[in-house]
Amino acid sequence: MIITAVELREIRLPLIHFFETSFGRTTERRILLVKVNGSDGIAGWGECTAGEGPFYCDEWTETAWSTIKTFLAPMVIGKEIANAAELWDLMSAVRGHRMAKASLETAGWDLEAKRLEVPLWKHLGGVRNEIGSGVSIGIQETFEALAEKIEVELRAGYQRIKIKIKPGWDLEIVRRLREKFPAMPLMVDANSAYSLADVDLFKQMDQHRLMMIEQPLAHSDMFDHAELQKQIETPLCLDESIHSVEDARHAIQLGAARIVNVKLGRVGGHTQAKKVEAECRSRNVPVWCGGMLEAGIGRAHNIAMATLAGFSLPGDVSASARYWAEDIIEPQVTVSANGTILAPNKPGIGFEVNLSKIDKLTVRREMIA
Ligand code: OSB
Ligand code: MG
Repeated sequence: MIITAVELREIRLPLIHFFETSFGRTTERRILLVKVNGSDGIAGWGECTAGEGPFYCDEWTETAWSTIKTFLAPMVIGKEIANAAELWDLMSAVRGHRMAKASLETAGWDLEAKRLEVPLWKHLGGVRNEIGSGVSIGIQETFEALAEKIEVELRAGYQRIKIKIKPGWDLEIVRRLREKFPAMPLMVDANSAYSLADVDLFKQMDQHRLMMIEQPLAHSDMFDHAELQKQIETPLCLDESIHSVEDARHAIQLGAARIVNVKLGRVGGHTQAKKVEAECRSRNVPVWCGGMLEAGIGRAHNIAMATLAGFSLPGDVSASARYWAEDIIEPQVTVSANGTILAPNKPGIGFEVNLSKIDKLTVRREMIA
């Protein structure tokens, strides 16, 4: 396959409800979409998961745009590519910028699956056409607002609830939630808001039967997470710290993670995600699919990835309607009463990209050929 051109678009998409984490509040997404045009007239789509600022990691919408335009797109355009897994190697001279790479790489996988006329999830090696779905609920103004949101999601069927925590919105919130919802599958995500000095707080979390604690300590750390894990019972799950299959192996070997959150953008696309999944599976470490407030294209790629065998826990990929008045794909992503999402049987990502909707949302567009 030959990629003849790469089209970049930035769309603005307001969230139905603000999403707040320990690193900040998002009300409107600035999403970079990547379309790769194949020489045979078929196109593939990817979505960049970089945020509006360098707060989750060091990438953001602008760095992704300029890195793709200046370096990554020229590395892949016009090359004879035997398969999508080669895209990563073509971009190897660029260090970091995994979210930028992933948006181009995942578009290449969609293109390849469409050329082969197979669903992407099957092309990736997925083993199930239905994935378990959970929700990630941001920090709210009040405990009551949080409890109300949880009730709605449990009634909808979601398989587990994740809440965001930060200093001042942590132990007491968890304690009250446990009182109100004694049996719900619950976990917390700190997005690196704590340090080892907070070990007592995490020891107290042990009383509340959490499925796991996600990324309590520094975004770049593994050593202190291993120290913390030695002192608490609740499994630690790493998100921000895992950028590669090597990171996953190191985290497991150190004892810094008993569970791994896999995000396509953070690891650099489907080929790298498959490696992380295989490494964790070989070491009996469960993985699940994280989310980055994706619109439909990113959501569709997440669904495909989560059909791989190692994704044994419900992830953060949930229904379009939880985020958007109208998503950019057709049909919208929906969740069954059992809290599952079906992987589509159409070729590629398996959802139609709603171009007229995207055109209306586009604030800039550039063709690189
Ligand atoms: O840490 O998992 C995270 C959203 C933005 C940045 C980081 C994270 C998240 C989420 C939301 O938790 C997951 C989703 O519903 O897309
Ligand atoms: Mg997280």
